[in-house]
Amino acid sequence: MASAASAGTGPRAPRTGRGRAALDRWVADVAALTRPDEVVWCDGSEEENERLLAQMVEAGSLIALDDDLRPGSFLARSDPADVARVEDRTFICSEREEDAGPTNNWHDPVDAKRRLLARFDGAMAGRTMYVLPFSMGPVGGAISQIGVQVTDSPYVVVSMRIMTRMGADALAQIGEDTFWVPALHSVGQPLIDADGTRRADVAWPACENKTIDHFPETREIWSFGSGYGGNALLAKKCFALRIASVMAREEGWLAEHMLLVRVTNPQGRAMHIAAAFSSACGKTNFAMMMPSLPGWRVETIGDDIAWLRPGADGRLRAINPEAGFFGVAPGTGRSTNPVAMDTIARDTIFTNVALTEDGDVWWEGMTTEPPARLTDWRGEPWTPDAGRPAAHPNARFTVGAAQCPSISEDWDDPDGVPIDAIVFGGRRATNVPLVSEAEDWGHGVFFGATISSEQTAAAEGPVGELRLDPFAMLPFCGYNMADHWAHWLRMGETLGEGAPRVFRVNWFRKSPEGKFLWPGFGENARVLEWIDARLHGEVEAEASPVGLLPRLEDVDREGVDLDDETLAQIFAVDPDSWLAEAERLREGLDRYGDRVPPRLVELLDELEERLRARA
Ligand code: O2Y
Ligand code: MN
Repeated sequence: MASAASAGTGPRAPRTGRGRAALDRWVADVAALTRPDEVVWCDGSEEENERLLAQMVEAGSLIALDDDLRPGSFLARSDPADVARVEDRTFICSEREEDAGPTNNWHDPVDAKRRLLARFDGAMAGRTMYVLPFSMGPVGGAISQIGVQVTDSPYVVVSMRIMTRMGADALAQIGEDTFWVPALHSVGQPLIDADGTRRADVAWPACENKTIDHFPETREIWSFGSGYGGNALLAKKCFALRIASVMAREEGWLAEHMLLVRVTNPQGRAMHIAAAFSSACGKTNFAMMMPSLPGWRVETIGDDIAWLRPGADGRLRAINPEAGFFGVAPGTGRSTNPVAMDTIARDTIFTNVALTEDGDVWWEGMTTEPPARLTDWRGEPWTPDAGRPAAHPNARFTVGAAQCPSISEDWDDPDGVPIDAIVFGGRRATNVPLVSEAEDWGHGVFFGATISSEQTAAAEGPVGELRLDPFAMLPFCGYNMADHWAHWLRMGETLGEGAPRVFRVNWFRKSPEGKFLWPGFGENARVLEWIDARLHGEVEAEASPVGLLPRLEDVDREGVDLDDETLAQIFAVDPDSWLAEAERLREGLDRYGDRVPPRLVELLDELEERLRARA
C-alpha cells in the first residue's frame, strides 16, 4: 500500500457514509504512516483491560493501589510538563478563519495536515497502535454517535474504556454506510529513532511540541504529543464538544458543556435539569448534590457534557454521551462531595494524586489533616511542611458513571431524558443574584451568552479576574461562538412552547467584607425548590432589570441560618455596577462583530435602558 504521506492528503476520512471499509482503510493508512510494531483492535473486554493494566504496572507506568483500601485502582504519574489541557495548542482548522471565530486558535487545514503528517510520520515506531471503536451515548441510541480513536498510549486505552462505551459492541455498529469520527492520537515519542536505534520507554511518554487539531468540515481529530486528559481522551472535549458542536449546528441539535441531573421533590415530582457552569464552579458537586432539604433527591445523569435533541414530542431530550467521570481530585472530600468519594472507593484510575504509605491516595481537601508522610504526585517524599501541594491542582480520578451511588436509573436511556430547565452559572462575587429566571428563550440565550466567571487559583491567569465564558463553552465550541448563539436562538424557534425554561444561578456572591453570602452545597436545593415551583406555576416572580427574581418570602429558609438582610444582599441589583457590567458585556459581544445575532444586541440595549431607569 502507498504510504499515507505519499498520498498527499494523509489517512483518508471522507465526511459522510464512512462505513466499515473506510475504517479498515483508515487504520491501514494510519499504520503505514506511524509505523507501529503491532496493531491491536480493542474489544473492550475485562480480560483485555486486565492485561493492559498488568502490562502498565509491570512497565512502571501505573502503580497498583492497596487492594483492601482501594480495590481495582491504580495511580498514574504524568510527565510534569503534561498535566492539563493545552488551550494555546488547541486549534480549529476550519476552511475559513472566521468560521472558527475570534476565540478559537485557527490553523489553515491544508497547512495543518501537512505539518501533522510530518509529525505522525514514524511516530509510533516501536510501540503498539491500539484501535478503539467507541460509542458516545448508549450503543445504538438515536442521539448517540460512533467514533474510532487510534492511539499508542495504553493509559488512553484503559481510560477510554471507562469514559466511553468502547469495544466490540461499538465496532459492530459500523455498517456499510455508518458515519464515524476518526480521532488520531500519538504521545509523540517513538521507541525507534530515525537511525533505527531502539530506546527505552518512560513511565509517561509525551513530547514538548503538543498540538490538538480539529477539522470541523471533515469531522477529524488529530492530537500529537500529550497523553493527558482532554488532550488525549479524544472522545471527551475534542469529539463530544468541539466536533459534535459543529455536527449539532448542521443537524439541528446541541452539544453542550453541561451537567445533567434528575431532581425529585418530596411529593415524587421529578424534573430534569441541564446546567452549564464555567470551570471551578462545582459542576461535579452539583451533579452529585445531597440536598439539605428533607425529602428532596438529586440523581446524577452526567457531570460534564450533554447532547440535546428535540424529540418526537417536541420536547428537548438529553443524554450524557460519556460513560465515566474525569473529575478533579483536589477539593473533593467527604464534606464537599461524599457521593464522589463513594464513587471512587474502587475501580478508579487516579492521575497525579499523592500516594500514602499504605498504598492509598490523598490530595488537598480530601481530609482536613494531611497524612504525616506521603509520596507526592511527582514521586518525591512529602511532609505537611513541604511548602508545596502533595497532589497536582489538576489531579484527576477516572471512574465509571455506573458505580456512582447517586446515578439515575435513566442515565443510559438511549432516548435521553426530557429537559425541563436549563441553568447557566458562573462564579461571581458581585452583581449576579442567587437565582433569576429568563423572561423567554431569547433572554435565556442572553443569559448563556453572557456567563462570566472569576478566575480561581486552579487555572492560569490573574485570580479574581472576570472572564466572559459564553455557555461555559469558550475553549470547547468548534465554530464561531456568535454562530453558536444564533443556533441556540433557532433551536428556540424549533422547540416553541416545548422549550425548557431558562435560569441563571450564582452560588458565590460575597458580602463587602468578602464572606460568602450563601452556604452552597446541599443548600443549593433551595434554589432547585424555587425552580420546581416556577415550572409548575406555584410561585410568582418579580420583574427586575436582570430577569425574574424570587419574592424573598418564597426562598425556603427553614433550617438554614440566613437573616433578611443577607437574603436581600444575595438578590440585590445595583444599577450602577450593573451598568459597568453591561459595558463589559458590550465589549465582549463586539469581539464577534456583525456575527452577533441582533436579538442579543437588543437585549443588551434593553438591559441598559432598564438599569438607567433605576439608576
Ligand atoms: O485537564 C484536563 O485535560 C481536563 S479538563 C476537564 C476534565 C473534565 C471535565 N471538564 C474539564 C474542563 O476543563 O472543563
Ligand atoms: Mn468540563
